[in-house]
Amino acid sequence: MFVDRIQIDVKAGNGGHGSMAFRREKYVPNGGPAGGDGGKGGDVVFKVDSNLRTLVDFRYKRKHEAPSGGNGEGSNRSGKAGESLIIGVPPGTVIFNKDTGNIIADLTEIDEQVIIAKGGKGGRGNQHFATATRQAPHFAEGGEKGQELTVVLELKLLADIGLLGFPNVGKSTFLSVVSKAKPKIAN
Ligand SMILES: Nc1nc2c(ncn2[C@@H]2O[C@H](COP(=O)(O)OP(=O)(O)OP(=O)(O)O)[C@@H](O)[C@H]2O)c(=O)[nH]1
Ligand SMILES: [Mg+2]
Repeated sequence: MFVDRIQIDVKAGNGGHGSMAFRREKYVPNGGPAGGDGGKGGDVVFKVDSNLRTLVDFRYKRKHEAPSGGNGEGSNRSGKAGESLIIGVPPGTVIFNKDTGNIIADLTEIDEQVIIAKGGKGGRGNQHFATATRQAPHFAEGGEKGQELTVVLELKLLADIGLLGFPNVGKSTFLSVVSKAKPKIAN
């Protein structure tokens, strides 16, 4: 089977939430804010894989989601960043934004890659919001949502012209004369 055009949904990871926490140590009364930052959400990346020739794998998996970043924690610990989701596509894949119809990327070179959906930024922990007059901020920033979009993948390797004809009428002979192709000609 040869699939040349397919529509999929991608979603980048959300950023982790910033933490609202305070230092809690025995001999440090009224310890200051110590909420760590949320980690960045993972990006969705398309990368050319020279082993692929068709878009057939996408028929069975229509939604691709990168992991979210971890939430910040106390003691100024930042959340873990979400890993990028790298999706392999065959060389010659053109990626369109389904809603606008615009071309997002035209992937031709081996190992060429492009970020299609950006992961959300992590929220800042309350340690960032302390000021002289507000020494104990009881809030932290939420993580940003990851980008979400529907894309259409089109494989350009598909021929621009087709030769249609009954068996044995001379299609291969014609092709061999008008192009450099060397198809099998046989009765
Ligand atoms: N007499 C005659 N024979 C031809 C002509 N064109 C091709 N042939 C012969 O017809 C046979 C089939 O030609 P192909 O080009 O392989 O035909 P095809 O349409 O590709 O056939 P399939 O791929 O099997 O569908 C070969 O033996 C050719 O030499 C023609 O214009 N005149
Ligand atoms: Mg033929």
